[in-house]
Amino acid sequence: MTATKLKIALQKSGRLSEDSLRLLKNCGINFSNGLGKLRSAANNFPLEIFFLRDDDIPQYIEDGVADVGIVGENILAEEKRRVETIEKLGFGKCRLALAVPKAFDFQSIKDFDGKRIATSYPNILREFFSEKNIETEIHTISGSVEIAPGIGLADAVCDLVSSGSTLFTNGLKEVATVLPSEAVLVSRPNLNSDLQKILEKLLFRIKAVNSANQSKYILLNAPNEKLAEIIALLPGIKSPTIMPLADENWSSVHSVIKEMDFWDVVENLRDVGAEGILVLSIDQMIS
Ligand code: PRT
Ligand code: ZN
Repeated sequence: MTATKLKIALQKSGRLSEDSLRLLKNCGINFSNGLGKLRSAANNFPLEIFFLRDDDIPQYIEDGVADVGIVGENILAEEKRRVETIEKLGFGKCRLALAVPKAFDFQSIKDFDGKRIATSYPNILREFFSEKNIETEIHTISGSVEIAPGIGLADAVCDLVSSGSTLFTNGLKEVATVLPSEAVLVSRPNLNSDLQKILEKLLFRIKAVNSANQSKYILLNAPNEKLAEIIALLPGIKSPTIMPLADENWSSVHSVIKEMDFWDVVENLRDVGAEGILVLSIDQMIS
């Protein structure tokens, strides 16, 4: 009998591919992903990997071809397949947004009443406007949505935006967010208990990798008379570790800080007298 494997669907090539592969590698899972490969099996974890177009992933999961997958929330909201979101992954961040030509004197969302809007996300957009009782004419196009106003096909667009440069170079301005999105791990509901166990093992590793990504390990030297002030600036997991230095007036302080607070914390530490500050990345963090 062959051992059960969890089948995971990843985007074959696109904006989510690299981060999805990196996440599995950081979870310590080894597999080969040669160019053009459609599937691969991990050699040290019960996982089989399918490489697919992102739009197809929810359906493959619903149909049972794959058990879990990594896909953008934008695709899930548009397709409404029977899949469950298990975990937000923190990459592939973007927003589905409405944009109009720069010259359009936009005042409020009501300005879209009676307008033609080009999008690849007709279902999300229809729902968005129907909740607001605004009538629009939605034109579904599958690519290069941003050129629609320029060629007279639409008055506005609703498309994914990350840096905003595509809108800018096409003479458009973003005026409203319809849906914020990021990559998520999704699963077919009611996996059997063997598959569920493998998913839990995978999820445990993903959470450890992601909380490590959001944290930094910080080491610094502090004059003892400033220790209380310095400790107050370092929340840490429980509390910072304090060790004496050869110079008895000084201590070494070790702690974990949130990546997003990193610059503020370092500046404040320097201001109160910390020296020799070292900041290190963390590979995994098990809470
Ligand atoms: O071939 P396949 O169907 O698998 O790929 P795809 O071409 O349909 O998708 P891909 O690789 O472009 O995007 C995969 C997923 O990445 C999306 O479903 C989103 O969840 C996420 N994502 C994050 C983005 C963006 N950021 C993004 N900026 N998807 C698309 N874009 C496009 C957007 O459509 C627009 O054309 O990038 C352009 C805007 O980018 P900025 O930086 O100029 O604002
Ligand atoms: Zn796609």
